[in-house]
Amino acid sequence: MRTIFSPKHAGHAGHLELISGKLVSGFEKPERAQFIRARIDEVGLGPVDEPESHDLSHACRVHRADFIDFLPQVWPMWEASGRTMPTLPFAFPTRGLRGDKRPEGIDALLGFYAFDAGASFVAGTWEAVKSSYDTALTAAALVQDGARAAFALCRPPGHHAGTSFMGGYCYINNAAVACQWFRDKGAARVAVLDVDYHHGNGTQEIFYERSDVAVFNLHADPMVEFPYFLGHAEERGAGEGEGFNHNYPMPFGTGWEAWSASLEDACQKLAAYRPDVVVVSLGVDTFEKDPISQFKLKSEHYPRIGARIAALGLPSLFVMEGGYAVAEIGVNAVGVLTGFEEA
Ligand code: 6XA
Ligand code: ZN
Repeated sequence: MRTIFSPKHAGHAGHLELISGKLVSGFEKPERAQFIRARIDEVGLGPVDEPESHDLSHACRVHRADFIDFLPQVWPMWEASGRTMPTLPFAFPTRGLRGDKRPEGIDALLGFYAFDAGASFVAGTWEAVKSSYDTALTAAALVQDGARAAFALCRPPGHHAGTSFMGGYCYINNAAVACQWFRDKGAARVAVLDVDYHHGNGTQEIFYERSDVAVFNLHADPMVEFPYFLGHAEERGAGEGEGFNHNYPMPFGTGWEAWSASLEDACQKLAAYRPDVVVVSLGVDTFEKDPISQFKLKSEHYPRIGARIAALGLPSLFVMEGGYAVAEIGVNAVGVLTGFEEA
């Protein structure tokens, strides 16, 4: 399996996040991608190439253009306002406030285009976000051109980014962009299988009213886990999309037995949908030693996830999302891919 990976991800470093009442350096750090990259060579997964540059028109197929236009402006506007520390939004247009009137100042805009304080910018963030987007599209093209599978080693991740919001370490929804790109290239139906520990709220929001992209999301119960508010089992899609959104919320402490039962159900429904391609939002923060998560999967389980996905018999694009147990992230993420290859 070929991997697409950009060294430009490394410029997105030193950003901050709020956790347990403290401002700390981000769990979503460059070492994550570096450990995965190293593991690819260790196991001989296959060649690793840099992405080709794509214009942002593909992003605007799933995101609002004003949101995409804003992302490269963030750092210049922040610097022009006299600040050089990482950005952090702090005021959001929540229920009862106006989310339709675009404000002007950078602090207001950061909140306007975010659902949380978890998408911080430093000087190199936009370049990393763009390279992550390019990575997803370049890997998608490999699958479009006939590869059985490809791995987009994206960083930063994407599944929390919605039509016009960032958050949860995510800026552009790489997996959603790839789904739309497959559709635009002629796929009749595309399925997203999101196995990250957190609900892919952005992906759900983007495709909620569509039947041409079915979304399957396995995650921790949003009643008690980030990103909260969305990701409940009764959210099944709306309008045209009714019945095409599938959520599998699971309690803290969920281990392989219950988790793999959800995966099995999702895979059966996904197969019945008969997509032309499956886009896997590959998070490995379901791991028992993940520092910010509460599931109990072990390293030996990740190849089994890959094998189950392989059994779908579909062209498959793997798009990297979360996973913060840095020492094991390579073994776990690449474990899914070798499990797929060997199945
Ligand atoms: C809350 C934790 C953000 C988790 C982001 C993630 N600050 N999403 O891994 O999949
Ligand atoms: Zn996650």
